[in-house]
Amino acid sequence: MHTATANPILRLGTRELELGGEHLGELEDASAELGDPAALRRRLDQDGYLLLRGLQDRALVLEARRQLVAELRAAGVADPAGGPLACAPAAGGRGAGGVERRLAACPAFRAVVESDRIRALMAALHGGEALTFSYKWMRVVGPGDFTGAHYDVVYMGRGSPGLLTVWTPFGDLGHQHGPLALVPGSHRADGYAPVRATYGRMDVDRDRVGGHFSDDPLDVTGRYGGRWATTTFQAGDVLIFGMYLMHMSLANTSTEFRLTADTRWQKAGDAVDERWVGALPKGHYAWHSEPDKVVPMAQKRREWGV
Ligand SMILES: O=C(O)CCC(=O)C(=O)O
Repeated sequence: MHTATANPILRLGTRELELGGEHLGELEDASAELGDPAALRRRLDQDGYLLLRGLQDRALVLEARRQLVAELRAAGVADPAGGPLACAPAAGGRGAGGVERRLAACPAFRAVVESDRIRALMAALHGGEALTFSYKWMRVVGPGDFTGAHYDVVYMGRGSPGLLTVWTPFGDLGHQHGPLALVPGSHRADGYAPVRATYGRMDVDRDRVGGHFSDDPLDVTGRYGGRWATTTFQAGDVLIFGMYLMHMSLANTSTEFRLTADTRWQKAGDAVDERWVGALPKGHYAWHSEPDKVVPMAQKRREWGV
């Protein structure tokens, strides 16, 4: 007897989309090219991203998760019940706001995001010694939450144009945990030229605009083309992409926090965005200092006609 298996329906931003359907596919694994930097660079230029499975030491990533969970429990954010890697929100607990910097100081966390493996890969991709921002974006994404579609350049675009994001899951992530999704090729597709020329020139501190382009994935691909792609992750995998690749996240429909980090790497010697380096990076110094002055992205988009 033949039984058809239905494709999963995944929540991407505000939409429910079929994985394998018209709007959402699978990310491609580039791990087979790990020993060939030229091939990796070609793929990064072409597709705008690299998915590298098992790049990091899985045992170290899981030790980092254990440390992150312990910190979240100590702060009353995560439920103390369950094994050392379980990370459900504490009953009546508050969000994780404020603890991310402490998490990013965990020794095993630093050892992962600045490992010899990632440093060597970044040097190979950048064609010379690589520099990483001292600021690390640690994400503790709660059930129900997701990240809207955006370009990274609006947050960290004052330095090297070759800046790369390294997205690192701390733990195994199913679709239900809300991993990233992106539009392969959107960084260079002609269809996205009007978005690059308007939204892509924003700087959230200088221009005080909302950072996300849209919460609706089809508001992006329906207008500018392409197809969203995502995948599940194992601890040790990384996803790498540049500043103009449109990306967002699936919604976290699980009962646990999603623990991930995004960190930045560039060629040493290139110009550096001063907000994110040094012993005490100043970060977004103006963006939300007067929240009522932040112009909603919907308003800017109407002005730009995009
Ligand atoms: O992990 C997320 O939800 C957001 C991360 C992101 O947008 C990035 O790494 O640029």
